[in-house]
Amino acid sequence: MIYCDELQTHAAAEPDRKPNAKRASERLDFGMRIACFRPKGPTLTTRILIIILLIASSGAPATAAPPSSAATPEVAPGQLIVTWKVPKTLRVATVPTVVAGYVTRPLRDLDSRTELIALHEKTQAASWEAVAALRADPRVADVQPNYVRRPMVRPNDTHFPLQWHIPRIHGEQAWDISQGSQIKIAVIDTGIRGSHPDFQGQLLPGYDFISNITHAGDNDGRDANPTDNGTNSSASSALHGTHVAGIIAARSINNKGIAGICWNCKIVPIRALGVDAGRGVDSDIADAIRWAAGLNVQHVPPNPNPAQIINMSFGGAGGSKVLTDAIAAALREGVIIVTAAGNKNIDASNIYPAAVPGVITVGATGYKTKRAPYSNYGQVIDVMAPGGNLYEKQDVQHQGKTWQGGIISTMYYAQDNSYDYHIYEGTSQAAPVVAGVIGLMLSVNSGLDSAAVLAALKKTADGSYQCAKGCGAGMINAAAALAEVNNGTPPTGNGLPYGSTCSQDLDCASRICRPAGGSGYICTRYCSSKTECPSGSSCHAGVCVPGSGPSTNPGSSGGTVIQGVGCRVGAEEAPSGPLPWLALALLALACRRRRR
Ligand SMILES: [Ca+2]
Ligand SMILES: [Ca+2]
Repeated sequence: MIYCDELQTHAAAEPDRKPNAKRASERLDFGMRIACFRPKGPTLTTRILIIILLIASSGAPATAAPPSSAATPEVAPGQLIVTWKVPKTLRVATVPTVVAGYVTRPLRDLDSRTELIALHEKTQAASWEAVAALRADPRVADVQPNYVRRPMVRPNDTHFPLQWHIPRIHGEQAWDISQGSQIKIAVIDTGIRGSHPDFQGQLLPGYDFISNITHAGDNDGRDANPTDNGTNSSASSALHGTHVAGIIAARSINNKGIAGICWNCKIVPIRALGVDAGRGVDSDIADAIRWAAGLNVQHVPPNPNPAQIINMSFGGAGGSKVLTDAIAAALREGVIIVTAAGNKNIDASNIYPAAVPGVITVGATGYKTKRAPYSNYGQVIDVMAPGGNLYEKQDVQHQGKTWQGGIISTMYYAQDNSYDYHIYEGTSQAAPVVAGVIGLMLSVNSGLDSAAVLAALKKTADGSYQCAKGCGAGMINAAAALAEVNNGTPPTGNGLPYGSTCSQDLDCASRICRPAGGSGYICTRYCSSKTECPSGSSCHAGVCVPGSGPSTNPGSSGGTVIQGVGCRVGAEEAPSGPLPWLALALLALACRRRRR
């Protein structure tokens, strides 16, 4: 059952060509270029063409037709389809017995003008070279390789038709390139209900970092059990982490529920936000970040599965040294960190961890609106991803009903101890969409670092989603991002030395571009003490900065961090105090009453 209601969509996927066919680097030569399979000798024209082709083939092979990217189509090796300008009954022309140096033979007629032919050499490279040669034949109206079509990966999960955010980011085409491979993604959140059927086989051991027993709601402090003890009421944890984790890696193709974006990735569930409306504090969150990255945390056993990606779908005003330092330490370990921009429709430059340098910050798009009305914006936004809008209705019916244009994911219902699915909206939902896509990107190219991943996401983003207030590079395109990094040559960057002015990590030889303390951004390097920095520099928040560094940490105010969003039916802004939380609780009850 899904509640929080209404409408739904999804266009059926059509078969598409399988991308990523590799062009053979060499053409095999079997020494039969003149010997012919055809009983009839070649015509005079053909003889001339043979000579021309043989001359041409004596040098470099014909120009390769297919692009050399992941979008390269797959073709049947050594097969061509030739369409003649004149019907068979009227023409004397035949396919030359040798094309581009390859012996040919006819297979069958497809219609009066079109025939399928085979090359003796059955390679994709030969197909493309022969196509290039025949395109120059004035008698030929059209020639193509025999393209291979495969069904696109389309999960059979029951509620997949409600997962409009997948096609919106071209997720099915991305799955045609990769469906993920064991990338470890830590979800630092309210914990998880790991017994959900769509989490079976998807989780690695996690940890509960909530020190305060009251906020933990589990009658104990820190321990190895990351189970969320909240309910799906917004006054509780709203089972926020369960929802977020499902977006990333819910089990797929199991005829059940939903499909996570990277269902072959693994979730490391880490609990740092409590049952009291998802409240968490920096002291717990910072330890959770370090543990996720495989760093030591006092009195906590080492994480046996350090994550390559961390998702943090929460935030609040007030930067802090402990949070910034923990993030810097995780970045230094090579972890890619994704954060939600926040849901207050304000500039995110003072929302943390969204504004911490080095993280990938995600704003939300609605179902129909480009920037969701609640989504934070501003210079710190890197990219946008679907977070949905509960005010908008999905266009296509599902199970005879209409559904809200939010993001559907895994949910637990404490009132009847059941596992189901629920539609939420928020940047909390947009960030895990990006985290899942990064999981796919790392699956096809494990050598990517955060700078390369972000550069690829930005380069391939749909710029029509950019906005005047700041929506980063626009909406991510999962398929294009995977294609961008799938050719083995991820962005190399500009290699600027320490101290150079920069605008992104990729600019720097160190791959670290950070605020220089009131004078823009510079290329810098990681440090743990001043002695590791160049003369005249100091070590601040894990990186070297000129001079003595900022006198205070950015927005150094306390440490309470409040997670974003829930089942918001009426509010334009996320809660910021007791009254909004109370309002949310009432809204949540309203949602429950509408449960179907
Ligand atoms: Ca506990
Ligand atoms: Ca499923």
